[in-house]
Amino acid sequence: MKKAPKHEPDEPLTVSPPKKWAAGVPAVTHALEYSLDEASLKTTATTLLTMNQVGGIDCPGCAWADPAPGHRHMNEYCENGAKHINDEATGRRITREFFRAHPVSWLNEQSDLWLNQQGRLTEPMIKRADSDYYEPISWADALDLLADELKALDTPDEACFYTSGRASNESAFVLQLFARAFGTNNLPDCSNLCHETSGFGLHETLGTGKGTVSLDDIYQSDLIFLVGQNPATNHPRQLSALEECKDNGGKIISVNTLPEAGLMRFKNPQQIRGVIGDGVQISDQFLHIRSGGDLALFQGLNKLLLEAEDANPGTVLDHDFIARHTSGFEEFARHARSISWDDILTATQLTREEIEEAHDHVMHAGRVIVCWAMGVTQQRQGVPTVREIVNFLMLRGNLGRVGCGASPVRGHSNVQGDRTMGVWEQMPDEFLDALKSEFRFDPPRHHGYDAVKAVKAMAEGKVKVFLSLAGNFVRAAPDTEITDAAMRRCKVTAQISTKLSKAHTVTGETALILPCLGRTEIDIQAGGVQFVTVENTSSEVHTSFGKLRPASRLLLSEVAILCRLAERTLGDNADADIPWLEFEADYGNIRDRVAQIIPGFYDFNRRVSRPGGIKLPNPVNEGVYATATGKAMFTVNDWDMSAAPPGHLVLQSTRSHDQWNTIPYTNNDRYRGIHGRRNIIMINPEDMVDLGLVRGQFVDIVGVWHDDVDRRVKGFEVIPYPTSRGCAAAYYPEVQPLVPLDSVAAISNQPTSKGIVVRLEPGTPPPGTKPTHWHD
Ligand SMILES: Nc1nc2c(c(=O)[nH]1)N[C@H]1C(S)=C(S)[C@@H](COP(=O)(O)OP(=O)(O)OC[C@H]3O[C@@H](n4cnc5c(=O)[nH]c(N)nc54)[C@H](O)[C@@H]3O)O[C@H]1N2
Ligand SMILES: Nc1nc2c(c(=O)[nH]1)N[C@H]1C(S)=C(S)[C@@H](COP(=O)(O)OP(=O)(O)OC[C@H]3O[C@@H](n4cnc5c(=O)[nH]c(N)nc54)[C@H](O)[C@@H]3O)O[C@H]1N2
Ligand code: SF4
Ligand SMILES: [Mo]
Repeated sequence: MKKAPKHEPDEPLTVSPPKKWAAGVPAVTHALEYSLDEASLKTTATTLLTMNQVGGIDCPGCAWADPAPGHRHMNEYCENGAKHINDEATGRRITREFFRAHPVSWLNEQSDLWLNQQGRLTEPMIKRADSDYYEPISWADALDLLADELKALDTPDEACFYTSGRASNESAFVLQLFARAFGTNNLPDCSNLCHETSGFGLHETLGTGKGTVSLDDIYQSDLIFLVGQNPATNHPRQLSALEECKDNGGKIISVNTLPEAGLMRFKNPQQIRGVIGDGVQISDQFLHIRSGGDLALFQGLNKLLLEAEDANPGTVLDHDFIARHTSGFEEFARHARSISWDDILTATQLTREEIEEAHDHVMHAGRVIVCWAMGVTQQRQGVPTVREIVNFLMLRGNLGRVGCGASPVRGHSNVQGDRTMGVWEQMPDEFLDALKSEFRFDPPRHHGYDAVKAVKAMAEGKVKVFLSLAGNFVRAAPDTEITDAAMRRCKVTAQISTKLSKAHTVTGETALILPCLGRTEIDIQAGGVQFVTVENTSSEVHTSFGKLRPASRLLLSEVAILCRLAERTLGDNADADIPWLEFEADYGNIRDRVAQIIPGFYDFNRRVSRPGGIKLPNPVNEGVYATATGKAMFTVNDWDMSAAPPGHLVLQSTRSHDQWNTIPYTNNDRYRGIHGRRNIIMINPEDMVDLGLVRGQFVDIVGVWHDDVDRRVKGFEVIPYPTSRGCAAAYYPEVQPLVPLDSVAAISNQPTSKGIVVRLEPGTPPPGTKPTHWHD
């Protein structure tokens, strides 16, 4: 079925009070409305009924884990998962006529939403150096051109290979192998912008960059902290798991700058009380924290635990765990005791009573989990915050036991797997040695560019060829003007993608669109029907089988595109012994090699085909800590709370309910009560008074940084919203131009997309803006 392209609705903005509960029947209705608008009834039925089932399609949404086989519902998906999958399974198509009608410069002026709505890409296209139009090109010519450009580079480091976390394990493994056999570690990925901070904080202290928590742990925990996370929108099935935890007597403390709907109540559409009742109260305590205050909060909790231990020695801390498994306790404890309450209260904007109440919950909980996401990682002090969370967990031995642990909740469905497969610009020597012995080539050892360094290198003209495996780098990376200009300096940019985005309109001199199969589609190669594998946030690796007829006969799989490119680029290189064409013919051949190289993947093909797949070992749960001291490490974490100057706000860029990362599906954000437009800024009403703002006023948001670049987005409408004092919120990627490239988290080099210092200047509404409807 071919549907006519939708047009962006020209709606007025409607603002209602934020919702106090998430999901329930409206969620199901919205999911179906969106799905049926995009795809046919038959397609929708196929995608939804096989989604997250054994032998079915893995949801291309977030990385939340599936219940064990046998414990899954018939509808094992959430409202947003249904939208994500049908956004790919859409009946709309982009043809060569579309590109003939629209110059690239015109396409670039269209919104992210409009570009995505045009449908699936259907054939390879090229924009030549002297042209403003994409035109068709054969696969052979496109890949020859790209291979020739790569071979012509002065050094392999003039190429850069970006990966986004929807890529399968198989395509990610092939991509990194190709990059390294070609001679570079320039493998920036969306993790650099996402959970890089968690990886660094956990690796240093626990010796693994991954979380330690399974779905069963969530069910069995006594107390779960949700820090800087909006599960109702971004990991909706987490709410079902939290509901089960609560049914088992568990408690939940949410820590957020916004009182998100899903943190309050949840009406589970799979439960009768969620359909006709009030649902379940999620948070037992809500800590309305100041932006960036989480480090101070956990230091406050740690200080209270130490004091409680002093008052009743031997009853609070897990001395046995601390003695057997950790190092650095004394120094940590000395420092924690020395921190002043005044500083903690200023940094968190919480009261001492609130922190003491949270401490009481901790004291009553034998098993504690801390979950976190972008509210923690996209902050300058993200790495110390993660380390302090580890300190907190270790004090009462909340690691390596059932119902306990650290859970950086991953975003993209296979972002964790892509890292496991070696997509990282600084993979350790053991991995590179294993590649060397398996494939008989010498992988480069010097580190490559991460996302921020890649932009800088492109801006300096050091990168000539940029290849992207999924994703939308120009909208995901910070400092849009600088990133766009950097991308435009490349000689060739090539995108392996399913759907149109700015990634195809902000290009190098020559640009290639290499359209690929999505996860929903049947993938047939010389060796028969293929499946791919993915890893969820709980380190479980399982299969995903495409079920739908491909959107076009001209699509190739990601693996096929990469293998053919590699064969063309490296085929005559006698050093490496890599059977690219065998990999393409049967992905089982890739998995056999992964089994030889990556720990935990032995007998990969057989084990992953069992229902439920493979659970990768987590050393922390075995009591093994591969750190500098061979033990879990307590750390001392100082903070410097450089507040925004008077008259300024700290702005976070956040996701609406109806978007997937850089791509809005609609202009609505149902739970926050915002419908029809995205150029809004949410500000605390008291801050509005202090700044002399009134609701509905239009402002320009101006980024403040230590350089003289004018970072500004124009015509944003002021919405009073119960965000923490001094902390405003607006949507990603619209405010991406305000995030300075140099504003990064210490150690992880991750952009601080949640801690942007801004001031507001009077602005005007964009032309054609209709008056706003306010429902109080
Ligand atoms: N529907 C949907 N699902 C998604 C995505 C999507 O775009 N749409 N994206 C996926 C990806 S890649 C990711 S990484 C995840 C992201 O999942 P989240 O991390 O939940 O995403 P954000 O919208 O960035 O929200 C961050 C939350 O942190 C809060 N916050 C901001 N600053 C602070 C702070 O300083 N302290 C505290 N305690 N809280 C703070 C915000 O108010 C918000 O609730 O979601 C994944 N799932
Ligand atoms: N200011 C600000 N910036 C941020 C964030 C933020 O919160 N604030 N969040 C950051 C985070 S957490 C992340 S993860 C990044 C996300 O950054 P990316 O992962 O780069 O961006 P996405 O929007 O997920 O990419 C969407 C595109 O991927 C392509 N695609 C979708 N499915 C497939 C597939 O199966 N195969 C292929 N080959 N292509 C596919 C489609 O063409 C689609 O347009 O952005 C980061 N940037
Ligand atoms: S919670 Fe995440 S993985 Fe599960 S259905 Fe929803 S979007 Fe998909
Ligand atoms: Mo992410």
